[in-house]
Amino acid sequence: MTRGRFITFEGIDGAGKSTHLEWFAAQLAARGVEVLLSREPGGSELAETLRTLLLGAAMSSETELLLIFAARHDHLERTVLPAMARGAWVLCDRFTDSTYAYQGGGRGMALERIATLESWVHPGFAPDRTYLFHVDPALAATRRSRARAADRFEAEDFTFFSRVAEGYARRIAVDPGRFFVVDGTQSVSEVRAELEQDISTYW
Ligand code: Z5A
Repeated sequence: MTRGRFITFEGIDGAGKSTHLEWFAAQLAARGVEVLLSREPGGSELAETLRTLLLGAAMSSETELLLIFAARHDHLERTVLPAMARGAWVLCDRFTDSTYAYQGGGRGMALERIATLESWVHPGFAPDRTYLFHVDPALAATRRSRARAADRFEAEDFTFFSRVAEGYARRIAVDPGRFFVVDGTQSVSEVRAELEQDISTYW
């Protein structure tokens, strides 16, 4: 079976990753690759419904974690894996690294519990490469406040996002070869130059 690639964009909210997603997809498409742009939570009809709940409805951390993996299961089953099976490359805004960073780091949930759900929902499946946009949580907060009204995650405070950033740092330590860390404090064009360089050397 031809297998496409699975590429993820990660970072604390306000790090700037979404600004580059469509542009990045276009760079890959220009190389003749079929690219599917997706996101988590979301990316399938059911998962998008769960996303609305996750971003807006009050719930415990346990319920949040279970809903995230339920959404992920549906997204993988209906969108990601069928696309990859036909050879498409899936470019996804957030995936399981977000769960380790936000639910593990931010919410303080046990990492073993997340690992158990991960090994149930997608055993042996991980992104081929992850672009992690790194900015100081203080700069990210300034960008967020300029952008729009806060959802349930964006309304969290500076210490929450500092813990999320630490959660990402732990993910890099576990699997350094998978990550390309982007300095998100640079200008949009500088970030794109860095990404372009990586696309031409890595892919
Ligand atoms: N979540 C979770 O908890 N657990 C999980 O497992 C998963 C997700 C999968 C989804 O929110 C939320 O779900 C997320 C974590 C949680 N929430 N948080 N926080 P989302 O999808 O709505 O939002 P987001 O993923 O956090 O991304 P975003 O809002 O699209 O933000 P961003 O990608 O980090 O940044 P941006 O939109 O590209 O840029 C933010 C602003 O900065 C914007 O005004 C830009 O114009 C500006 N910007 C961007 N780059 C630059 C540069 N280089 N210079 C200056 N200004 C810039």
